[in-house]
Amino acid sequence: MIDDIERIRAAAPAAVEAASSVDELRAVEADLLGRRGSLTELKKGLGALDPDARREVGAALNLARGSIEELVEARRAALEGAERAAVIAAERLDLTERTGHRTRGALHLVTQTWDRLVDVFIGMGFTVAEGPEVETDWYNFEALNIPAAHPARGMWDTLYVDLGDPETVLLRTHTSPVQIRVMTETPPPIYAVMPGRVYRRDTADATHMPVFHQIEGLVIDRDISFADMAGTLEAFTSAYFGGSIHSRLRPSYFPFTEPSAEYDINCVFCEGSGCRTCSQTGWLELGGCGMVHPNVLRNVGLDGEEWTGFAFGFGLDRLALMRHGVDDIREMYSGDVRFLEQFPS
Ligand code: 2NL
Repeated sequence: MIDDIERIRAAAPAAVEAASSVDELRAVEADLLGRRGSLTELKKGLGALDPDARREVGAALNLARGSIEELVEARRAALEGAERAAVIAAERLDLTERTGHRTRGALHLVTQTWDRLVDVFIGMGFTVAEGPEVETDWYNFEALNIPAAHPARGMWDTLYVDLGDPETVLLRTHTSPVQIRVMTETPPPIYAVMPGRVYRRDTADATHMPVFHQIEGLVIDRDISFADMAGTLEAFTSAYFGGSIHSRLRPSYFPFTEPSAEYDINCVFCEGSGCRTCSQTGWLELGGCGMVHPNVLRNVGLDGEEWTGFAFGFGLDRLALMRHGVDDIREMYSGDVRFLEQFPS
């Protein structure tokens, strides 16, 4: 029996080494050490031996088992390591993969538009202000002369946040609350623009997104007139779109301005002769504007006898669409590289 044990022990290293996978090793292990393995079979013969021989053969069996177990464990560790390395190699992502020939990224079209607008206004002497996207009813509506029961509330499909009393905390529907904050916190004169992300309870379609961007402007000073507003918007128009594009104002209504106007520019595609984009009118509607309503001035603690001002606002995404002839706003937010690549910065 001792010879049998020694033969098994001597043959084990080659068998263990020959296993080329964890599964194969498990089979070799079962052949040597398992319930029907060769060592186990020998152990079954122990009972027939006399006590001295049983002790000697038993000790030899245990020694052989121990050394074979060590061989198997060492081989298992090596095979598992190799298999893990193979899986990692197979699942490796090629992060240098490129689409097309472009090798550099670019700022998103919205970011490019934001930066250019801010540049133009800074060039005209304005400062830039930003504020929170989660607002209270006061800053987004009440202070802007839009009380709770006001029919104009329907002009904004509001997304409310489930916080505090119902309908008191919301995602700002425009950047105007930033203007309220600026007027509340800084004494005039104020010449500032407020770019930012805004939210409406809207279903996405070619001209709407529930999340989009606006830029608003605010001027508060002594003796500010409607003519100052018209001149400022005209100066902005030619600075941003080029000297051949002009602006016009049409009467309109906003609760926070009086009088109020729509702000149009010459169609940048047909320069006034009429095309599909401008519905044959020669004009593109860009946003709104007006003289800050006396109630708004009172709400921020400004004396309407001393201070007057104007405000304007337009859709930043809409402006980018028009400037670049994009016919579906959803393209801007699809993340599709084929769209994004067309606007290298
Ligand atoms: C539009 C029209 C507008 C304003 C925004 C404003 C803000 C304050 C006071 C008065 Cl705090 N007005 N903002 C005024 C007129 C129009 O936006 O169509 N935007 C996309």
